[in-house]
Amino acid sequence: MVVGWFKKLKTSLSKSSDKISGGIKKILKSKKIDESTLQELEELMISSDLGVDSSSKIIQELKKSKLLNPSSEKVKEIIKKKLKEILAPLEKKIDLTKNLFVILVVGVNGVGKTATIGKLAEKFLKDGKKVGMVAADTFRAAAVEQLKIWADRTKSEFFSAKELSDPAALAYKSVITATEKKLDILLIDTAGRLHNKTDLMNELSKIIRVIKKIDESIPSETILILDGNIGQNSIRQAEVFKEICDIDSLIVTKLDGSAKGGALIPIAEKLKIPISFIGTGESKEDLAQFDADQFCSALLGIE
Ligand SMILES: Nc1nc2c(ncn2[C@@H]2O[C@H](COP(=O)(O)OP(=O)(O)OP(=O)(O)O)[C@@H](O)[C@H]2O)c(=O)[nH]1
Ligand SMILES: [Mg+2]
Repeated sequence: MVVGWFKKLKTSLSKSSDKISGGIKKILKSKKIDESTLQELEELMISSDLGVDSSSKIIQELKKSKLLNPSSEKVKEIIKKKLKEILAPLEKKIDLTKNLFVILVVGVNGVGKTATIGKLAEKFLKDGKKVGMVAADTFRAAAVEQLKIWADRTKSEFFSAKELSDPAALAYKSVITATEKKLDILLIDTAGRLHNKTDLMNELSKIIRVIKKIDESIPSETILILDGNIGQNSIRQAEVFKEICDIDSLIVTKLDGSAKGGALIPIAEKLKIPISFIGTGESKEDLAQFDADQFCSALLGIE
């Protein structure tokens, strides 16, 4: 991650980091680290969405360090070390070596699936890959239109079918055609909302079942998109999707403007699913490879 990007990440996470960093400063102001400051720090961590377990681990670490009158910078470094221990093993770089590499993108409505597909396509295009997109959200005509705009913007091949046609059949045909056309990557957009949860899950499992008929290793990567504003409720969303598919990685979107950036820690700790990218805005460049070190620094307002 380049310096410019770190600056952007810091700005994106500023709502979250202002709360944590400002809170630490206030708590430590001319105070020693004792039971009551530790309790205040723990409450701050919990109210900053870091989760009860991680917050308690952080406090244990601070206790162990036996600091008497530390600067807030020192305390932030200790917190960062602990958070990094949780997040670093979950950094994921998607290995795109296989052709055709099929990425299935899932998640509830509005989390940012379609926009993230656009941003991924932009990234892959810059790496010289030939990219295709499948509008397998055939539930809404507007969803097809929205993906088409991203396909045009990123010079990607576009695969679609009529409204309300079978998304599994479209996905199947698209994988065959994309292989024939020697595309490198195929991104499959799926619906986030159907009549009810059972419909949504049945549709998704059918898509997976059908494309597996072409090759058991497809989808090459299933990505669950989570909205960074939802905080720890994302854990429940992920558990529902885990019942239907093997999630290979997470992308957490909308970290810009979210005050709940800290929730990435309990999410990661609970789900143990790797994080491939994070989304920090609505434009096609607003997606970055997840880097635990940079994320923790930005979250804690460390330079
Ligand atoms: N600020 C910000 N907005 C984002 C980000 N990612 C997506 N969005 C916006 O969130 C809104 C919903 O995004 P979509 O990509 O349509 O979400 P979706 O999951 O495809 O939604 P459905 O198709 O309804 O299931 C759009 O206005 C996006 O521009 C992000 O990282 N930051
Ligand atoms: Mg969509």
